[in-house]
Amino acid sequence: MKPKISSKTDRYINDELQYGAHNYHPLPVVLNRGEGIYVWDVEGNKYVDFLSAYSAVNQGHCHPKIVKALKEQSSILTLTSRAFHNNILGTYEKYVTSLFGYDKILPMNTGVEGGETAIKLCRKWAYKIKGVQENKAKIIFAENNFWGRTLAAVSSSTDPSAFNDYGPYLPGFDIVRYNDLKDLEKSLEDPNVAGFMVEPIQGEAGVIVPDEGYLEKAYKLCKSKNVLFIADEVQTGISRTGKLFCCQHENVKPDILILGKALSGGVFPVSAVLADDEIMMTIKPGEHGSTFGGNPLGCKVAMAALEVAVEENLAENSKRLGKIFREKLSHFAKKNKLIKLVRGKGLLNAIVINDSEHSPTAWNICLKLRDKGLLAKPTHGNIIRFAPPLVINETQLLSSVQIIMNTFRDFKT
Ligand code: IF1
Repeated sequence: MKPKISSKTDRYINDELQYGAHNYHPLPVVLNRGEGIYVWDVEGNKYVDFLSAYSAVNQGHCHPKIVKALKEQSSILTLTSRAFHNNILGTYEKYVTSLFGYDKILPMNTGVEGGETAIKLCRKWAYKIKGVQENKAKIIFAENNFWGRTLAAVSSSTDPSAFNDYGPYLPGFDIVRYNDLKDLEKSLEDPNVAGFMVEPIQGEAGVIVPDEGYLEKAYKLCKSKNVLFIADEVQTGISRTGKLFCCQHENVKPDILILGKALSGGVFPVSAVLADDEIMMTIKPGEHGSTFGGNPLGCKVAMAALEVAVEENLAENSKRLGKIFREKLSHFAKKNKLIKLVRGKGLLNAIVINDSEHSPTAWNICLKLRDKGLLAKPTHGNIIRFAPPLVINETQLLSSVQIIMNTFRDFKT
C-alpha cells in the first residue's frame, strides 16, 4: 500500500530545502516518532527501521531505560567541562574499561572525534615510545574506508565524493587494499609506520566482510612490526555483528578501540577511545580533549545504553537473527536475478543488486520498501544496507524479510 503523502510531508521537506544546507539526499519520508524497531512519519505511516541511524539505535528507538537516564541526569547536571571533576565520569570510565577490557578510556562525542583521537594517540605513542622521528609517523588505512567527515578523515579517504575540493590534505597516511595481507605486509616495511586503522567490517563501503582470519593475521603482522592495530568499531561495535565488538569474533584485542553511535543508543552523541596505559598515558594534561567529552549527561546515557546491550543479550540476538536473515534472503536470491548476493555478520547485512553501481535501482527499491513499510537506504550505488535495531524479535524479522522478498519479487527495473 503506497503511504499517504500530503502537503504536510512536502512542507517539512521544502523547509529543509529552503533553509538547510543540501549536504544530504534523504529518502522522501518525514519521521516524527520512534519506538523500538518502529518509526512513524508525519502522515501517520508506520515503518520498521532497517537503518537504525547507521547502527546508532542498536537498542531500539527511545529505549525507556536510556531515556530515563537522560531525563533524570538532565535535570541534575549536564555539563561541567573537564576543568572540574564530576561525580559521574569516573564511574562511567570504570564501567566501560572493565566491560571492554582496557586500562583507560578517553571520552569524546562523535565517531570521527574518536578517530581523530586515535590518530593523535597513535602518533604521540610513535614519537614518545616507538621512537619514530618527529613528524615522520605514518598511519595505514584500508581502501574504501569511511570514518567521518573531518579533514583528517577525508585525507585518508579513497572516495572522491568524500575528499574532492577539500584539499590540501593531511600528510602521513598510506592506503592498502582491504582484506589483503600481502599489501599490508608491504606497507608495514616502512619503519615510520605507527598504526593501521581499520574497520573490522567496512560499513559504508557496502558491508564488506573480510576473510575469516584477516583481522587476526593483520593484528599479528602489526605486532611483528611494533605497529598499533586500531579498530574503528563505531559502526560494528555495541553488539551489532553478534559480539560486544566485532574484533572479538577473532579474539583480537585492538591496541586502540574506537566506539561511537550505539555507545549512547542514539540518544546523545557519545564516543570513546579505549587503550592500555602504555598508549593512553602518552597524552598529558592539556594535550587533548573537548568541551563535552566525558560530560555527566552523556556518561549516564552511555552507561544505560551499554547495560541494555548486556542485559538484553543484544549480541546473541544479533548473531541468531542475522543468520536467519542471510539464510532466507540467500535462498530467495537463487531465484531472483535482481539480487547478486547477500552478505554480512550479525544484524549488519547488505544486499548487492545485480546492476551498475551508478544505476538508480537500489534507490528505487528503497522507495518501494518504504511504500511497504520498511526503511532502508543504499550505501554505494547498488548496495542496500539492512541493519535493524538489535531488539528486533524473530517474528518481526521474518515479516521484514517477507517485505524485502515481496519488494524484490514485484520490482520492475
Ligand atoms: C554521515 C556513512 C555510515 C562510521 C565509522 C566513524 C564514523 C562513521 C565506521 C564517524 C559514521 C555515519 C556518518 C553519516 C552516515 C554514516 C555512514 F554513510 F556516512 F558512511 F554509517 F556508513 N566510523 N558513519 O560509519 O562517526 O562522526 O558520524 O559520529 O556522515 O553521513 P560520526
